[in-house]
Amino acid sequence: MTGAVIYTDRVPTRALVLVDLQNDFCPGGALAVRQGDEVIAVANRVTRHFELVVATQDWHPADHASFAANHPGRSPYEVIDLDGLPQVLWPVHCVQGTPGAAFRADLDATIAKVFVKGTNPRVDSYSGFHDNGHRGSTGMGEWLRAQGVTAIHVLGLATDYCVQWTALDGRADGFEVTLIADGCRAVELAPGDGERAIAAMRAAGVIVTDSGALASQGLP
Ligand code: VGL
Ligand code: ZN
Repeated sequence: MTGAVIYTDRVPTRALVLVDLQNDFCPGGALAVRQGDEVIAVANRVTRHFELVVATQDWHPADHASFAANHPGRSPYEVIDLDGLPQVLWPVHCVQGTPGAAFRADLDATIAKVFVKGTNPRVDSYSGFHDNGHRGSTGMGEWLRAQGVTAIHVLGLATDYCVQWTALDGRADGFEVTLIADGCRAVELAPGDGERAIAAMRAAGVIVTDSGALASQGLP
C-alpha cells in the first residue's frame, strides 16, 4: 500500500492530572485543606474536556518518616532534616488502605491510571512524578509519554505542596503544564503560601487558568 496515510487512532496529546483528591485532604480528614472538598465539583466538571484522565494518590506506609508521630518528641508542622532534605512533619494521613487515603466518593471521573506516591517510608513525595529527593519515579511521566501525552492540566490538593511539585516536575520533565487554579486549594501553613506557589509555577512556565476558561481555549 502506497500513498495512503490512514489516521485510525486519535492520540491523546493532552491529559488531566487529578492530584490527591483524597478524604484526608478534605474537611473532616487528617490533613484537611480548607475548602478542599470544593475542588471535587471542579474536577467533575472539567473531565469532559479530556480523553485521558490520571490521578495521583498519596499512599503512605504507617511508618512513614513524614509523620510527626514517628518522631518521638516532635509535633506536626515542625520541620526536620530527613536524610538531607527539609521535611515538614505532618499528622498521620493517607495511610495505605485506610478510608482517609481513599478518593472522595463524590469524585465522578473515569481515571485511566492511578499513580501512588509517598510509598517509600524514608522520603516524602509531593510530586506525582518523583519523590522529593528525585531518587525514584512513580512512573507517571514515562506512562504519559508512552501514551503520546505532551501537555498536562493539573488540579487538586494541595496548591502549595503536591500540586505545586507535580506542576514543577511536569515542566522539568518537558511537559507543557497548565494549572486549573480554581480546582486547587492550599494548606497555607504560612499565609500566602498558595499565592507564592502559583507565582513559582508561573515562573517555571506553568500556564495558569480557570476551569471556566477551558472551553474558550479550544478544548472540546
Ligand atoms: C500533601 C502534605 C503531605 C499534598 C501530601 O497532597 O499536598 N501535603 N502529603
Ligand atoms: Zn503525604
